Amino acid sequence: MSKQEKLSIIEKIKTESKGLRGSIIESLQDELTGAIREEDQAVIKFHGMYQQDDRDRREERAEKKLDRLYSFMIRLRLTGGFLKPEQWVATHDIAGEHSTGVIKITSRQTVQLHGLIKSHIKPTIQAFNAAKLNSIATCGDINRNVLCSSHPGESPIHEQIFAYADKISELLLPKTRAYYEIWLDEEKLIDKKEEEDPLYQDRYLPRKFKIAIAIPPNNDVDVYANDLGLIAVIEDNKLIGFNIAIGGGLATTHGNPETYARLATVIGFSDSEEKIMSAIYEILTIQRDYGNRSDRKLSRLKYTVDKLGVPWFKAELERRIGFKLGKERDVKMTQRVDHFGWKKNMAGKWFYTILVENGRILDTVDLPLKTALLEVAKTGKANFRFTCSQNLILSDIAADDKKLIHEILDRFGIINYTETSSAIRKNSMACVALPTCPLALAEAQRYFPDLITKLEPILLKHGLEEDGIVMRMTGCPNGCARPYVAEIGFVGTATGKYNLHLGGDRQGERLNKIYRESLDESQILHTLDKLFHIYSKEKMVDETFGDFAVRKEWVEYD
Ligand code: SRM
Ligand code: SF4
Repeated sequence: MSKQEKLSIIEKIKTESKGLRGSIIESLQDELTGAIREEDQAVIKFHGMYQQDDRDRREERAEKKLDRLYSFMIRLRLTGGFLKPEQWVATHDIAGEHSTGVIKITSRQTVQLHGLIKSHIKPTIQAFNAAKLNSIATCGDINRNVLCSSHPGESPIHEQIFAYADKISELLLPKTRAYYEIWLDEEKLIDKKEEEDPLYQDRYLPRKFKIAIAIPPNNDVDVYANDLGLIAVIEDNKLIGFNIAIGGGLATTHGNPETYARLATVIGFSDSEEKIMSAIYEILTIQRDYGNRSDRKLSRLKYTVDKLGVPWFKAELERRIGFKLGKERDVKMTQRVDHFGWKKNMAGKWFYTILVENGRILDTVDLPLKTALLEVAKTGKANFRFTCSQNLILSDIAADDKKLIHEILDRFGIINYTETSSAIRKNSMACVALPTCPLALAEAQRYFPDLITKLEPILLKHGLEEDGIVMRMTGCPNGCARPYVAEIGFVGTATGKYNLHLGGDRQGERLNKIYRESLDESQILHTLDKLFHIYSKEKMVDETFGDFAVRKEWVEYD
């Protein structure tokens, strides 16, 4: 960064935060407001929380001259999206006691609770800690939750690959003890040297950093949407190493042509664990040293890579790690799916993947999902694994216990719901958006299920009801449900209006493009009706909707 460029305000907050302590303790003690101090709102993200307010109630409260209805969202660090049954029970109880009660599975394989009032944050974190769970560094300018292909039945060496996610997560944790001091009342460090952080120093990264590990041929983690993607190379059921991809990231900003979505570029291959860890670490140090710290819209690794060039980046990486990366190996992604229903892995363990629409776990009159999952968890006979499409796998179930778990799921209607939901509903995903997300321009998870209900008969009319077209919706262009790698993406522009994107492929290796701007619901339904009609008449055998849209040049590619 040139000396003239002014550092963003967040840079100052980070370096002056005394190891991410800020004045959080004082903010928590202030009983006059439900909010925390402005600087602390940036610091608290590194502890896994966001300050939010109920946007549905802003107007009413403003009329009454009341402060906004502040609350906090907390996100857990769950590498590879794994929870033991007793941890699910704890999460269920904590959600009921301290939050809205809804447990939200995110598009990055973890869970969030919303609606915590300030005085409940500390008890929440302490309760999570008692269950051996934490929220360290799940937000903020730092490495986030590390993703790993969800389904243990996918590969006989899933556990071996999964262990990498854990090691990466550990390697890239911040060294500060602030979390333990503030939330868990651990003693203050006297010798500050103990928390010196050679990786993050006192400035942390210029921006958030995301890592995912994919196990081909299933790109269920959307590996190319990450700052750093590892693609497992498996030969004869042995892990040979990983292809390394850098510079993926999806967010754009309406009206800012300098921002763009980018898929990660594969820069080579590495085999031994030591080499891979070293490469990962140094990719972060390059981003730390060269990332843009003045304009946060342009500070993700994708912009650093494009600014300096892939060859420069690779050469600098090889200089820092002290060895050359190997030539990337041939790997093929052919799908991006959650395997719904019962599946068995090679060790004879059973898994049931449940459709959780937009990741929202709650009880409704028709579907008491939360109650059902509590009953499953209380048997102690199934682990919980979250997928990157916001679904849930009840996993590692012994053959003798399968009947019991099936009976519970069946009794609460979960089996019927999962099995009878349409192919598009199963392949869809929406972000949180309103009412909690401060950046939302339009609805997403509260609206998308209804739009799908309206699209289902249209697909049926065209004989496409079995076609699992990947559709995703977000309430703004930040792209939290990864709409830019969907075959059909809806990106909110204003209340009730969405840009319609077409042309992504089914396995997440091609970005889509804007086809029409700011459509309302009737325009969306009308447009897709026309397009589905043409697709049903003219598609080739096995041609997906995304590929068809490209062949028909509905959207332009260079
Ligand atoms: Fe996201 C910000 C929710 C995955 C790109 N995202 C937010 C915030 C925290 C809004 C804010 O800054 O105040 C949203 C909180 C809403 C709420 O009320 O809970 C939010 N993002 C989510 C989640 C919960 C969406 C979901 O429904 O599942 C996902 C949580 C993942 C996790 O567990 O860590 C989520 N966010 C993503 C993804 C998808 C991914 O990573 O695979 C992306 C696009 C990929 C990428 O990073 O490029 C994404 N979120 C963003 C961005 C744009 C970042 C950028 O490069 O500019 C923001 C805004 C920001 O950081 O300034 C953002
Ligand atoms: Fe909020 Fe936008 Fe992310 Fe949706 S995509 S959760 S509206 S930031």
